[in-house]
Amino acid sequence: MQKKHWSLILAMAMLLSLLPQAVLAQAPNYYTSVIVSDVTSGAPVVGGSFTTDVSLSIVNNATPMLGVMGVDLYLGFDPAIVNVDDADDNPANGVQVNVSTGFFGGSVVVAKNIVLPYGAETCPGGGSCVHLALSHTGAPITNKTGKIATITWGGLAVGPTGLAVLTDTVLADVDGNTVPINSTSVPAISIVPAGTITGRVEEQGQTDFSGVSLTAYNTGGGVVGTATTDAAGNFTITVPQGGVYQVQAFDHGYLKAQKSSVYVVGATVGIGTTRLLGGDVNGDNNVNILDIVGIIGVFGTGGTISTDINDDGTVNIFDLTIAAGNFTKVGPTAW
Ligand SMILES: [Ca+2]
Ligand SMILES: [Ca+2]
Ligand SMILES: [Ca+2]
Repeated sequence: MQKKHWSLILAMAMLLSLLPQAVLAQAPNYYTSVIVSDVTSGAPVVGGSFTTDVSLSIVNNATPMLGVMGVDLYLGFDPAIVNVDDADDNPANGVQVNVSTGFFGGSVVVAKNIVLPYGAETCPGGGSCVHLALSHTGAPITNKTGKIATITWGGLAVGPTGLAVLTDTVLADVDGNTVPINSTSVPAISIVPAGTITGRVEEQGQTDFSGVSLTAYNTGGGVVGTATTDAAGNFTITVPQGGVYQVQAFDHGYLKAQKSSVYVVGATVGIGTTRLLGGDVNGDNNVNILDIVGIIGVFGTGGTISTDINDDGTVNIFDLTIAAGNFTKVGPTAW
């Protein structure tokens, strides 16, 4: 009885030790993915636009290595919720996306770049999709992750975008065979109502406050909205409603200003006025001797957008006194 028990444990232990090897032996020597990124810029809001990237990835763990020579991609979406911004701005040839050379390189060959349905061509299973067929004339790609396209979407209505890599999507090798796709990754992006952040920026030493860049970041540090000021310094940034954002104001030659924890709970949130302090010539958010030296070095000339702090066309005593007055100050300054 006792002997039988031990032999059973021994047999199980041997089986367990063999298991990982058996799994490894059955695993393919490569791994391929089709990846749609989350929002890379802009905001997924009604009336707004945002971008996503489409990437391919292949990793080979052993030789002979499998190489990708082409892709035939169908990326589905809900046309009631989003549309695709035409990359070539030419309505006569339908709607295109921006093809990227990140994965296939400069020798990429575009066989198909069209949003369906268009003409006689429809999406597999009906509905709407981006159809992208790409190859390239270089060597088969065996170990790489890179972009094949950037898509700019417009938000039409509130709801899930329905982004999905449709099953007809294939990768192909140099012999014209299918390369299996091991995984697809698509974010669940939903269009939400638009919210706005309004405010005003003044600039030390100036009376025309136009051209200040505003950027709203989400809690993950992603850019969700941008704007520039008008002559009075006013701006409006469009962001997704219901989020918490950080807003930064920037202009060349000035320290940044920042407003944190802007909670856009309603349609519009006003964050008031801030005043940018001048003198940061080298843009490191720090007014120090390097900035002073930078101004002195071009004193009496037209300078640059960074050395001509007050944007009056000349680097003179006024630019120098602004910088000297802010000596040792650092940004971002509080809003
Ligand atoms: Ca077009
Ligand atoms: Ca500086
Ligand atoms: Ca000046």
